[in-house]
Formats: sequence, structure tokens, C-alpha cells
Amino acid sequence: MKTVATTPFAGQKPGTSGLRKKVSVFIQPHYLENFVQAVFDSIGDTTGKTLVVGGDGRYYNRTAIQTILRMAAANGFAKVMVGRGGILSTPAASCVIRKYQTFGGIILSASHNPGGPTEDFGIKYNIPAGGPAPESVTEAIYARTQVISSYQIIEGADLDIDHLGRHSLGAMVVEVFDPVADYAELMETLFDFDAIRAAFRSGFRMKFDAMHAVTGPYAVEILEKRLGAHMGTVMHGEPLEDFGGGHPDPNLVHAHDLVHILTSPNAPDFGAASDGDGDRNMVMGRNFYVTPSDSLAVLAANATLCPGYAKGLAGIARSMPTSAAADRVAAKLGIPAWETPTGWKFFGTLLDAGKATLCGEESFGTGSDHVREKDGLWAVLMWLNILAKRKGESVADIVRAHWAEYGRNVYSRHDYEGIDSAAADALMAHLRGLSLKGQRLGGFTVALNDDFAYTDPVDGSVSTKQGIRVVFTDGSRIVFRLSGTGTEGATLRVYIERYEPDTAKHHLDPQVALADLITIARDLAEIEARTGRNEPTVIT
Ligand code: G16
Repeated sequence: MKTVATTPFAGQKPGTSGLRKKVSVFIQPHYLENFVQAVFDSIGDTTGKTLVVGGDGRYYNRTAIQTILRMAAANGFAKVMVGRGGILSTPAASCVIRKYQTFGGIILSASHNPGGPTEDFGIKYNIPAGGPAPESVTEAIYARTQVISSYQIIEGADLDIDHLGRHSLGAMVVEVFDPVADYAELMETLFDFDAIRAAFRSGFRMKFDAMHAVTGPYAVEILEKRLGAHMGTVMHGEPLEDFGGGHPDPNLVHAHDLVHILTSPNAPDFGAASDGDGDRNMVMGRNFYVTPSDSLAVLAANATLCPGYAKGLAGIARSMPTSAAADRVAAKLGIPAWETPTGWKFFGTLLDAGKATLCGEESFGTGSDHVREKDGLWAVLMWLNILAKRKGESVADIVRAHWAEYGRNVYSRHDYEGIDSAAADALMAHLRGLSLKGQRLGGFTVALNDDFAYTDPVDGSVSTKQGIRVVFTDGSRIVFRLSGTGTEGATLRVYIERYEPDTAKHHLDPQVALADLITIARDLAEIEARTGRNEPTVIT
């Protein structure tokens, strides 16, 4: 065992979901080690505890795992459970942490960001409840990184993590386990696998795009092997260190191969994609895209069709920028609707306290109290369960019927990626300084503008500066935020929403239906003048 002297690195501050940086930053001597030691120093006594470790298979995953194993042994852990091949999706990590009651886990992923030697890497700690560390923990980790002077590690050869089995590392046991089995078993308890199997047998067809990221092995096992979908249902199923050169972000831009298939003649009935670490999902029907906010609302409204949710929901939670479609379902069901800041970590207390059962975010995240992370394949299986039960109705039929019943929260997000950080900060400061209440903008009157602040209803913790809201008297709204997950410059996100009760207008393209609000947003934030951009990079 060695104690290695080190000095702090600036900027090891976890963002929306852990520390994400370029690989070139992570491979600097001591960079990863400092952060891992800061985690171990911040989470309480690690002696005799068990830790889960795994990642999305991206470049540097394997190297990082070997380092973390050696450091865990030096820091007194009794056991580390590692997914075979270093593979473990984020929701599966949460499942395993909970099932085996470990002292949390370390997940290696930069989620939907590209991978490879010149791309991104990431690391985060999940707490024993299975969810991302709350801000109190991430702030303690960050504070520790700023004063760290040494870390503990043991020397030794790399372990074989590609075969199931047990190894010794100093006094610590390393167990290499099947990363798919526990997760697949959990899914079988939640959904009607017989009904879904019957649908596939009677000709229902789907495509799942794993985007050469972590969900490939999970999707093959569950969709093709256990549910009997045709071989080849899963495309891009082999996890690759650079995701095949793609951008593993399941949206209309980056999941273009899937979009092409679902919009071609003879398209399958259902399409879905997941991201780098398997927690995000995009859902499509034949020639029909389901926005994540609508997906949450539809899943909530139909949840009792699934065995795991047959007893009904305790509540529905969504992040603030997510559309209010789910709130309408909650109102009808007579259950609470919660509005949290962006970041799955904010759902943890609500789920632990039994105040919410389903949660969702506009950023392609949906999940429930079965784990403490959002869960891409879970959402796909829930859709499959609902489609199997509402036999004969297509995805489009189900969503349109939902809008007819509840009205449509027309919604879109415009991202301006890779803009200058100083310009982005100045833009936000400008918005923060505006006092708009009562003003007429276009045909709208401003009811309130503020910077969203949240007091956790369970533990009372307060989070401020969580996004600028401009809410109009008719309930329409525009939200501005800077992403907390990028690694280059800043990404400005503009979220636009308007409620449309008139069924005759539900077919309209959101970009058309929201055109006047989009113009107001651009003018208010002076986007072109401040960033030099006259178009968003990605529209979802
Ligand atoms: C993470 C968080 C999500 C959040 C998303 C986008 O997702 O877990 O809760 O909605 O980032 O955050 P931002 O708008 O700050 O970029 P993931 O899939 O990247 O872990």
C-alpha cells in the first residue's frame, strides 16, 4: 500500500450528474485518483464496506476501474462488485446497489456525450439508496478535492474483469458479476412479459437503437431472448469505446438511423433508443415522435396496466423545465405533482419518502421508484406493456387520445451548444436582471419572471438559481438554463411551452404552434447579439 502525495486540481466540481471532462483531462497523473480519494473521504467510514463499480464501456472505463479497485482496497473496502467487462448501465448500477445493500457505487460515464480518446469521460458516486449523491455530498466531495494532499492506493497487476468470478486484492474481494441478470429479473417483476411476448408473437415489430453504448447487452437479453422479439430488433448492440464514432444521445438528431427506419415505408410499430449509460430513452411510433414530457404523462395515465404499478401511483414528479402534461394526469388521478430542479438527484428524497412513484424529465429521462436513476429500458418496457394491453392502438393513437382527453402541452427545447461561456453567463445575468411582470410581449402578458428556487419538501434543503422562468398569464412559459453536463464552452437551453386545449390544433408542428413564443425567447435573451448564433444546434 502506498500513500501518494498530490496537489489539488481546479474545477473538480460535479455538475448536473457527476464530474464530466475530456479524457485528456482525466488521464493527467493523479486527476482521477484525487477525485476518487475525495469521494472516499466524503462518504463516511469505508472500512469493511461493499462498493459497486462499473461504467458505460467508453474509452478509459477499464483503466479507471483498475485504479478504483486498487484505491478501494487501500481505503479499507471489504468488497467491490464489478460488472463483467466493466459494463454496468446507470439504472442497473442503481438496481444492484439497492439489491445488495452496498455502500453505494461509482459509475463511470459521461452519459450522452461522445466517447473516445479525444472525447468525454465522467465519474459519479451514487449513495446507498441507489441514487446520485445529493448536493450536500457532491459539495463535500468538491471541497475535499480543493485541499487534498495525498491518496491511498495499493500496487499490483490488473485484475481480469472479463470473466465472472472472485479475486483478492490485498484484503479486499473483487467479485465480477453479470451486469444484466439482476436488472432483467427486476424488469420481470414490473411488467407483463407474457402480454408483451404474445404481442411479438402476433407480429408486433420494433427496433431498439442501443447506439453502440451500454444498453446493447441488456436489450438483447430482455427484448430478444426473454420477450421473443426478432433477432436484429436491437441495432448497434455492441458497446464500443467510441460508440462507433456516434453521439450516444437518443434524440431526433443523433438517433438518425432509428428515425430513418421509423419514418420509412414498412416502418415497425415501435422504435426506441437509449444513451451512453442507459438511463435516457427516446420513444417513437411509426412516423410519430413522442416528446419526453408527453411520454411521462402517457406512462402515468396508463401505469395501472402494468403489474408493478397496478395499485396506482403515489405521486408524479417532473423537473421544472419539463412540460406540465404530467401535472394534468396527477390532477385527474388526485395525486400530488412535484416540480423539482433539473437533475435526477432531486427526485431521490421524494421516491424514498414514498411521495412519488413516477418521475420524468424533458431531457429524455423517465423512471420510477424501482431504482433511483432514470431508466431507458424500463421506459421502453412500460410502453411495450401499455401497447400490448391497448391492443390495436398505435403509439400515435395513444398519444392523440391522451391529448384529446387532457389537452396538449405543446413543447419544444432549443439548444445552443458550445457557445462562449462568458457570453452565456452574461446572457443569463441579463435575463436575471429583467423585471417583466405585467408587460405585454407579442400577444402575451407576463405573469411572473424569476430564477427558480426549490426547497426539498422532505429534507428542507434549498437549491437556488435553477433556471430563469418567464410565465405568461395564459400558462405559457419560456425557461432559460445553462446545461450542467457539457464539457466544452456552455450550452444554453431554451424550453418553450404552451397549452392547447383545442383538439383541432393538436396536429400542428410544435415549431409552428410555438413560433411567437420562440421569437419572444430569442428577443428577450438577445441570443443572436450575445452568442452570434441565429439558429439552435439541436431542437427537440
Ligand atoms: C443528466 C441528469 C438529468 C438532467 C440531464 C440534463 O442526465 O441526470 O437529470 O436532466 O443531465 O442536464 P443539463 O440540462 O444540465 O445538461 P444524464 O443522462 O446526462 O446523466
